[in-house]
Amino acid sequence: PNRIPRVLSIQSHVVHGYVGNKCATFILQLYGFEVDIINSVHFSNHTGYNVVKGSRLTADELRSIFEGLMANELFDYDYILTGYMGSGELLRVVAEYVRLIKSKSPHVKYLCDPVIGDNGKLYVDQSCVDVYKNIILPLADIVTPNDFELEQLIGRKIECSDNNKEQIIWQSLQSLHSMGPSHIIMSSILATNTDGQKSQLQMYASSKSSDNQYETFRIDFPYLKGCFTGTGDSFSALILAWFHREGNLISACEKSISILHQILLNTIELSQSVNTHNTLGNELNLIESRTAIEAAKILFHAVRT
Ligand code: PLP
Ligand code: PXL
Repeated sequence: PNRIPRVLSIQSHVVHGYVGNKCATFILQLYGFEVDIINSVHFSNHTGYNVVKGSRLTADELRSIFEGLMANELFDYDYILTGYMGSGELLRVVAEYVRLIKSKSPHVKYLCDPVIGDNGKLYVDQSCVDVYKNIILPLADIVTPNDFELEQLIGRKIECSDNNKEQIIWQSLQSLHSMGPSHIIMSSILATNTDGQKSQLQMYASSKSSDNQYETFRIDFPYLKGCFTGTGDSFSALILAWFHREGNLISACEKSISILHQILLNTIELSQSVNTHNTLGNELNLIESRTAIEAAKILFHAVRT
């Protein structure tokens, strides 16, 4: 019998709502993964609300958790997944133990969502960026930056016009490959159509094989109006699950993007009905989307480039 795949997930915990580990745990457990959970923060709710209360894990507390797991020989993982960490100090401890876990179990894959910011704004301190670049990326197998995070990691803007867009994006992904990761997924970049309307998002991904061949592709999918939180965190968990099941990045991306789209459609639909009490959060309706998550119907196909 196949052993149940085991994931160590280090991300945010929120008491109410869905970001970080609240997304990843549900999705991965639904797919039958065993998930060990370390919470980088323990907040009342995500930071989009008027008030946020709670606490952050310190580097010493994180080290202590890792020491306990190690002492009991519980580092029996197949995957490590990280999301929002918040400080460079915490990331350094993560790196130390990812290195240790990988040295004992070389098959372990590390999926790093380098949570830095979005739409031109940093939401972690600057020390995080340097630690991602110099210490985390060399250890990461799969990374899922958004366009802003990609710019921060490679240290230059992705400035492109319609006719050189693909070339500029591929050059950016190549720069990131040279910093460590074999698989890169830039989850979304907005494409404006001819009349200047926001209507389309594009995902760009690049995979480097062991014989240094690159496979690059793009998926176009519709932009949905609204302000969502937890999409990136759900996306990275979906990618991990489908990369494990399918063994290749293309179908993992097709399934993950398609599922996320259905989660957002469900979220929009349910927020318009009367039985919702969260007017502020616009929380993802993950539980109500469980059949779509399990069915994993592909709606958007990759185009090789
Ligand atoms: N996939 C879909 C279907 C989306 O609608 C979005 C964002 O709206 C994303 C991916 C990207 O999420 P993030 O930028 O948080 O990684
Ligand atoms: O989805 C990213 C995220 C992670 N962790 C916390 C957040 C958010 C987004 O708002 O507030 C605590």
